[in-house]
Amino acid sequence: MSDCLFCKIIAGEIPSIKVYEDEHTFAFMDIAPLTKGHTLLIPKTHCKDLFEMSEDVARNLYAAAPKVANAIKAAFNPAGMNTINNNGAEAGQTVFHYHLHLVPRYDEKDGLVVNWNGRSQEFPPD
Ligand code: D5M
Repeated sequence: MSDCLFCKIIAGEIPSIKVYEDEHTFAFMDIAPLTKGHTLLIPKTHCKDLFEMSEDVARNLYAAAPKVANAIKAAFNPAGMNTINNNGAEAGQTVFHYHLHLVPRYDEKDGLVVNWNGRSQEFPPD
């Protein structure tokens, strides 16, 4: 899609820090990371959200997800990981090309509570 930010990232028209690429999928570092290593996994075929995603696109995307998750784990050594996907502006989606957030988690004091909409919230100070 010509005016889609993430399609432009896939095409190399907008720079990104690429983490993974195969025939069907692309992964890159989130520009506003919730934690160290926060990565976005996207299908190369444009679809706005989960409601528009075909079974083939879903199959290919989720086939890549464990590879990308394990690459992040090897690089950053997190204790865990949240996967988050927002569908629709009301659900917190701001870029309308499907993306799966892979958010590494370090410990209970990594400063982040991931809410249902995927946005962060600082723990209150001690
Ligand atoms: O998440 C959209 C995510 O996309 C948000 O975490 C920022 C990220 N983003 C936006 N622009 C860029 C670029 N240019 N590079 C990398 N990451 C980017 P949502 O779930 O739609 O709120």
